[in-house]
Parts: sequence; structure tokens; C-alpha cells
Amino acid sequence: MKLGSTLELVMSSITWELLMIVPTRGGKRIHLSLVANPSHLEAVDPVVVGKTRAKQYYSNDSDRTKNMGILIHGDGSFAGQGVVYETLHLSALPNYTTGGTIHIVVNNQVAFTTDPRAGRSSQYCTDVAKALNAPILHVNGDDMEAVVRVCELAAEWRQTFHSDVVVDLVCYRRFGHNEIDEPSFTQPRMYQVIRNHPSALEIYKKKLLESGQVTEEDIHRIQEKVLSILNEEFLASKDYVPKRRDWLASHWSGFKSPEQLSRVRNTGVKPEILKNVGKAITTLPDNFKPHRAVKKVYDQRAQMIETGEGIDWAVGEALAFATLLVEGNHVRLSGQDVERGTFSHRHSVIHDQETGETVLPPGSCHHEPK
Ligand SMILES: Cc1ncc(C[n+]2csc(CCOP(=O)(O)OP(=O)(O)O)c2C)c(N)n1
Repeated sequence: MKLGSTLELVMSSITWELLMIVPTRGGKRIHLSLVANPSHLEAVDPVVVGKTRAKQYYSNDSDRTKNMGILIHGDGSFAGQGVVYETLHLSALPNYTTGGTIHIVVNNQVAFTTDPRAGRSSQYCTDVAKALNAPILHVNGDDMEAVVRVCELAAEWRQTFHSDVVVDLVCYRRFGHNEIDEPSFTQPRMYQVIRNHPSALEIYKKKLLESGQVTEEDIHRIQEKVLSILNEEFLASKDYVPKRRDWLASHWSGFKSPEQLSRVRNTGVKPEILKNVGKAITTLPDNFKPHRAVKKVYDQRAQMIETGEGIDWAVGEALAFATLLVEGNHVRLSGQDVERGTFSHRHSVIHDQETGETVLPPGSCHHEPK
């Protein structure tokens, strides 16, 4: 795999925000951060994608190969929650792309108690991703090696083509949706089959033993090792006191450079700075031909800055953003209509009425095309 040694993975998780350094088999180290997910299904998706984009920005990962998002979905929610479709549609937009997200759908073939036929109109739970022409890799969760192969393929796809890829891990859930659930209330026949079905571990053990590559002793040793790690962690959990670092504190460390942090101080700037900055944000380039109404808005703004009187919301906002920029901060305003403003009040990006060229005063600001 062509994954960089400092690959940063941002993943959705059902429980908490956690940061860890994970060694890979190839001797590299991956910085893995899990983003807390509320019980509101899939709500974390755009958070993971946004965090990935921010990490890419702050780590100068311009080709988006060092930071990547992985989203883990349920089959019912992947097909049923609108935010999934919205997140997929952000994936290739220039101002939102993260160079591809790997989506892993843990497809246990039931959504809590709802059968697929009652939960979606498409054949596969992953069909929503067809709108992107993303590759969708369906794999049998009982076939360990196929799962590994497919996940490697997904990672290579993402690193090569920088676009989303979906793994549909077709499996089942041995027990209920939660501790108090009894799945045979609603899926009696499915659970009869599941009760008689060997576990993925049993299936793989059998396959390895038959191939002659490992012995019973080897398997026993590996199993004991894994069990002892789990037991140790379980015992340690009894008197575990959560650290602030495990939640919000940690993921901000290193997020901003010491130089940026040293500039954090009480807000508010001197009137001279507001005047200077105000001049820059109300001056249009020579020979630029704005719409007549916009020209008027800009003339009025220039007057507000000059006299210090009648400053409106839009100018106040522009001054706030501009002074943040002057202090070396990154300001990102995102969403449809943000350039002009929903009520035509902002006009931060102006279109030349003859050439169609756009400018974001002051012209030096970075403005990504639509
Ligand atoms: C936004 C939202 N809508 C509805 C629910 C209620 N709900 C909880 S679990 C669930 C089914 C999830 O099914 P699936 O994604 O297949 O995950 P599974 O539980 O099978 O792993 C639903 C609809 C919710 N938690 N959040």
C-alpha cells in the first residue's frame, strides 16, 4: 500500500473521541483519532470529513495523501439517513473534498429490528453510493482473507484515485442490537440460522488448519495472547479514570503551531487597524466592473469605514474576518450562498459583469472556485 508513514486517520466511532498512535505491520505509525458519535445515526459523518479537511489544511497536506477519513456505517443507516447522501455529495466538491473517504458498512442485514425490504427500496444498502460512481466492494464477512484483501484494495483505490470507495461487509449480528434486545422476537428464522452458524473465528481456524499452515498449538497461543490482552484491559477498566486528554483536550494539541498559539489574546483591535483593514476590504481592483448595485454597496461601505458611522452587520462581519486574517488565522466560510449571503448582504465574492472573473477583496485572499 502506498500509505505515508505519517498517515492520519480520522474515523467515526460509536463511543468517544480517542487519539492513539497505531503501529502498522510494515513498521510505520498511524495517528488514529476517533470522533465521538451521538446516538443520532450518521450525524458524525460530516464532522469526520470536516476534521479531515482541517487536518489536511493545518498539516500542509496539499495532495491529501497524509490524512484520510474512514466512516463506519450500519446498513440501515447508510441507506436511510439523508446525511449520508449529503456527505457523499460533498466528496468531490473542490471546497470540501478530502481526497476520498473509505466507507465501511458493517452490514448485519438488519437495522435494529427492521428487515431490508422494509427499510430501503434499493437492492443493496450501499446503492446510494452509486450516485458517485464510487466503487462498491461487497465482501463476505465470514471470509477473513477476502475482507483484508478488499480493505487493502479500498485503501489503494483512495490513495491512487483520491475519491470515495465503499466496502459492504456482508455479515450478521450474533446477539441483539443492545444488551436488552432479544432478536428472535422480530427475526425468528434469521436467528435460528445464526445460532447454528459457526463464528468467523471458527471458520478461519478450520481453514488455516486444513491448509496445514498453522497447528492447533499456534492457534491456541494466539488466542490466549489476544484473550489475555482483552482480560487485562477489562480489569484495568474497573478503576480507569478518564483523562481530559482522551476527550476534547488532546486533539487540539499540535493543531495550531506555537507561533499561532502565541498570538491568541483578548479580542479587539485598535481603530487604526480597523481603518486600514476596512480600506482594504472595501477597495475593488482597478478596471473591475462590479454589478451596479454591488458597486453602490461597496461605496457605502467605504463611507462607513471613513466616517466610522452606520457600520452594518455585513461590514462588522467583514472587519472581524479580515482582522482574524491579519493575525494569521485561517478563516473558512462554507456552505451554499455564503459568498453573496442569503439576504444579499455579504457580497464577499464579486463577479465582474463583463468577464465573469471573481474577486474577494482584498484581492490577495485565497478564494477557491465553485
Ligand atoms: C437519526 C436517527 N434516526 C433513527 C434512530 C433510531 N435507530 C437506532 S438504531 C436504528 C437502526 C440502525 O440500523 P443499522 O444502521 O443497520 O445498524 P445496526 O444496529 O444494525 O448495527 C435506528 C433507526 C437513530 N438512532 N438516529
